[in-house]
Amino acid sequence: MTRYQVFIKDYPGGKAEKAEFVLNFCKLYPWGDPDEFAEYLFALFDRNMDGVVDFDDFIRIESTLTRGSLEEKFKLIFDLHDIDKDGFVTYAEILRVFKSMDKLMRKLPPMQLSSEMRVNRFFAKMGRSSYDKLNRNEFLQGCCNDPEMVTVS
Ligand SMILES: [Ca+2]
Ligand SMILES: [Ca+2]
Repeated sequence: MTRYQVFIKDYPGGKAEKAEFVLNFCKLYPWGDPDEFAEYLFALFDRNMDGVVDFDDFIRIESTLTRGSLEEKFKLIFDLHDIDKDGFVTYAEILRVFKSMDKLMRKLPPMQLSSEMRVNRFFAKMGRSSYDKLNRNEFLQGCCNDPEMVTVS
């Protein structure tokens, strides 16, 4: 199946409304509580913020994930965490995404460190305070300092 056929199979109308997108994503994690993470994911896909994910939105993320450079993939991780899309990630934003990921995996063995501990460690390793905003380069640098960030993201 081509990517288009895969997309059309899930979304016969050729575009995904938010509720539909979240519902489909939730089917992938029947053991967890994925609603919140699905919303962040929807915002990541819906680059032009028109409230629907169409095939262009879909393929842009899909091709970055499958064929993008490391830098492009990092950019996606940054965008995912930049919930209000202001070009910076804050402690609170990273924590919200981490917590939503923990809920995604709720019924799997719990992470050894809580979300708070992981975000604290991320900021501590960079020598930054939890009040600081990080731009994309700083965030990337932080991910390099703390590779576990990337694997959990
Ligand atoms: Ca869109
Ligand atoms: Ca932000």
